[in-house]
Amino acid sequence: MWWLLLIMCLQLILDCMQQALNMHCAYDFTVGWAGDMNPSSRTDFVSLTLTGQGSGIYNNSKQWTRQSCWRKWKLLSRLQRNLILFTVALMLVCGIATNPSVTEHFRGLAVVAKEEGDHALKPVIHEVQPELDKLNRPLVPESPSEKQKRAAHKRGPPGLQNRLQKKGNVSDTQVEKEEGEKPLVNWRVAMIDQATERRTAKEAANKVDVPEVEQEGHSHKEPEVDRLEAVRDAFRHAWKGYKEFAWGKDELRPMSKSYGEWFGLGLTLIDALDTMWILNLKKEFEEAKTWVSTELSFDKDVDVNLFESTIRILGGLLSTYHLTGDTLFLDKAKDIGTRLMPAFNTPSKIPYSDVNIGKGTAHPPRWTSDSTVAEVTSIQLEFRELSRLTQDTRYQAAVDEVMQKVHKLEGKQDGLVPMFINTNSGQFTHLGMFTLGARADSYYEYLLKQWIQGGKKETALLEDYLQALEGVKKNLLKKSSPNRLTFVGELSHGRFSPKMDHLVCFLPGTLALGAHHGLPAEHMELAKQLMETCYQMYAQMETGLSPEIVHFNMHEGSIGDVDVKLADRHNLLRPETVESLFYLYRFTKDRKYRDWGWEILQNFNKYTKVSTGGYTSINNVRDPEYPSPRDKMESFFLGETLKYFYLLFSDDPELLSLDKYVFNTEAHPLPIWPTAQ
Ligand code: DMJ
Repeated sequence: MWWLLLIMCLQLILDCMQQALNMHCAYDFTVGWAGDMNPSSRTDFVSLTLTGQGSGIYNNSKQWTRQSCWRKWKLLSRLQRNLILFTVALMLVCGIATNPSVTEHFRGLAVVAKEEGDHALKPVIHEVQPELDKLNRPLVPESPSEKQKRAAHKRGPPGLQNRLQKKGNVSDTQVEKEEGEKPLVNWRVAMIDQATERRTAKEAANKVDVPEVEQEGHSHKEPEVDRLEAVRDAFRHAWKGYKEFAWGKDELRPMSKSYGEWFGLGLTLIDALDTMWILNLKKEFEEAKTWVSTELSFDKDVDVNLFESTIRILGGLLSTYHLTGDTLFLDKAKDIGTRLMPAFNTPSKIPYSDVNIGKGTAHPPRWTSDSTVAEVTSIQLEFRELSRLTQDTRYQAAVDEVMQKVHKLEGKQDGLVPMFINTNSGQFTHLGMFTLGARADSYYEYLLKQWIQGGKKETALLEDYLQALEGVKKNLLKKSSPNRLTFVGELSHGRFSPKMDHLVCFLPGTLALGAHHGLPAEHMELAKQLMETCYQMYAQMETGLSPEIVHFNMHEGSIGDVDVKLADRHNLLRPETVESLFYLYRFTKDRKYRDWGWEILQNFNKYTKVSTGGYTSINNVRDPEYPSPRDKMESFFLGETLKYFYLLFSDDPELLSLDKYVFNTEAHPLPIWPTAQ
């Protein structure tokens, strides 16, 4: 098309020139394609011969040429001159336009303009996709360079892409760096959306006193978010999954829509009984009760862990009996309590960790004859209560003996106990290691709670508790940098480690409970400080959920207070922080504790809720894009976590008054014994 136009223009110019030059110029113009005439000599050319003024004499003088051309130009009409100028300009433009590099440049600009116009949603270059197999993998493996090319085309902020590639293999510093990088333009909207979402969540969390909102000329107060109903919803959702995929089994596996067995005793169902009663979920409670009365049997050849089955099953049945008055639960409690008693048949009377409740035999774990200190000293509330209810003293006698022995043992440091005790010798083992986390935690909790349960008469328990707190202050309590958060670390053969388990977050609640029951006011001050720390363990994580273990920074100039190792980034839906928030709110009425709890509940909903029912533990609280579900809903999520949320948000101080009830370490409320006893 362009070429046709060009030829026409040239023709026109030549016509004009012929006219203009007339006698002055002669031309021989041949459009050569002589093929027809002479097949042997094909000539694809245009020849233009301009000769001198009829004389045939060639004058090579430049000046002559310039002058004569100028004269000739002047002789042309205006129309002719304009036509020539137009044609030259046109040829210039055509020449530029057909240059390949220039074409590419302009095409690129056009693409960018189009992308921006479409919000960059449509890819411009359609790649040829490799054929995929059934698992969506390319049938032909891609070369590294192809992979690189595809990665370059992959949409998403650089940080996200890198995180996905390096998942499970990044340090905190790397994550922070990536987060500092500039996101690609087309992701900005999504990122802002997330930020707005987070802000909205924060606003919702503070929605207790909602400002008046003007709408279409009407002023109205937005309804307060019903936090109690939100907890009931969460419970119903968890229960839906359990009922559908794990009914009567120990634990729901919500991702695979299946279940896991530990003891084979309907652990989640029993752990959740009193929660349903407290949350007034009558229908759910009734169907669970029917299962207990018709299906639950402890006459089974199965090994159970003494501590876990005591706090979850015995504790759950006893508290449900107290709340409902239904003797079905007391009978079941007596049955399991009796079946657990063989655990105390040891040379030292320090119980074994495991019991076969069908055979009536007990044993320590396969690899040791040790038991865990927290386990043998956190079964007392339940067995003591069982004795009180049944008037059978054997239960209480067995657990009291354990406490008396531990009270006298060597190997403590300022009231702090080691983590293991030998069932043969009755002595502590692995001396020199002290923690308020795993394997020792509830020893301290039960010292105080037994003292409260028994009417504050058993002074040895109180002494051990007070002494242990001094030991904590002296050996384990430190401040982090830069924000001076108070935390409880660990001691290993005189060496301090700034490591703190999430489990330690029971401590603010226990300290507050002690202060409420008349112990020094400074316990409450420490409780408040530790409560702030436990909240920060959630707030400083990208998901707003705490990891299992944190390490606090103590060096001046640290950037953040909390560091989390790769192996410690999981969250098991544990209750300790929510538990402590409940105590702190009950005793101080400071609404910030409720707001913190509300934030945590929302983050559980955001990152652990499984759409088909249930909640799941997660592997990585630092990755909100992919927290990596573990496919397990622990029974304590229903037994403890959701119950403490509900009690935290309830305005009724008489709902399980802390002057009448003491909660076991699995959140099952047991009555404080009347003083007459
Ligand atoms: C529960 O079984 C109990 O709270 C126990 O004391 C510690 N571990 C879990 C919850 O985290």
